[in-house]
Amino acid sequence: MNFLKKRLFAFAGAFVCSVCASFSAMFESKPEPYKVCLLGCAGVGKTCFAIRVIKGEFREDPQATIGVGFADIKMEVDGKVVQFKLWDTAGQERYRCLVPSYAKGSNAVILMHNLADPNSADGLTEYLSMIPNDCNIVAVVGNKLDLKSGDDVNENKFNFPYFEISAMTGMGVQEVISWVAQKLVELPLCTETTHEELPRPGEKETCAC
Ligand SMILES: Nc1nc2c(ncn2[C@@H]2O[C@H](COP(=O)(O)OP(=O)(O)O)[C@@H](O)[C@H]2O)c(=O)[nH]1
Ligand SMILES: [Mg+2]
Repeated sequence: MNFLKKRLFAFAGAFVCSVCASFSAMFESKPEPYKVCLLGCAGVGKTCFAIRVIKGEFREDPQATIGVGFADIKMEVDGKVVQFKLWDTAGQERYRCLVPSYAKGSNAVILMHNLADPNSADGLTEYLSMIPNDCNIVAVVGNKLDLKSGDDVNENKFNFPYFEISAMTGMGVQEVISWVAQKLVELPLCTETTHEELPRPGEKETCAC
């Protein structure tokens, strides 16, 4: 009987310790990485953009290869480390009602349209209301610059910084990500200072597919 009691106490002790350890890990003061969310109609190139940022390459048919959930990105801006999760829909944009919950909690939003489609930017209007109220970092990105003819003029219809990029060639992609990282680093409670060598986006992937 005594033997059983001892075993029971030992087991209970081990259980309590492991619960305490999990709780202390949960509440460690590790800063939460920021959330950066890609919004835009299906087919504008959000997944290709995410893959270009994460892997530094172009996948012509990304849906068949990866359904990106989010990827951790770590960059250095002005001697400070900024970490964020880049969120891409895995096709949820086809069901608009799912998008607001996907965009919830975003610290930055990239609104993407297709430069090769003259009406594509109009499709962004419905996404404006899905940007969280406290999210002040918003960029409008026209993708597929490689398909844009020289005569096309795409005016920025929205009152946000505007970039034209090609996920296919990579043109302008780094500028968008650097702008976002710069804005995140300016947010209060951002990051620690470091001088360590950081992997550049595209060199390291931690993708939660
Ligand atoms: N020419 C060109 N095609 C692109 C570019 N980005 C994406 N695409 C193509 O556009 C289609 C839709 O891309 P995808 O990333 O799946 O769009 P999403 O639905 O917004 O995620 C795919 O066939 C891609 O190959 C680009 O910069 N240039
Ligand atoms: Mg996609």
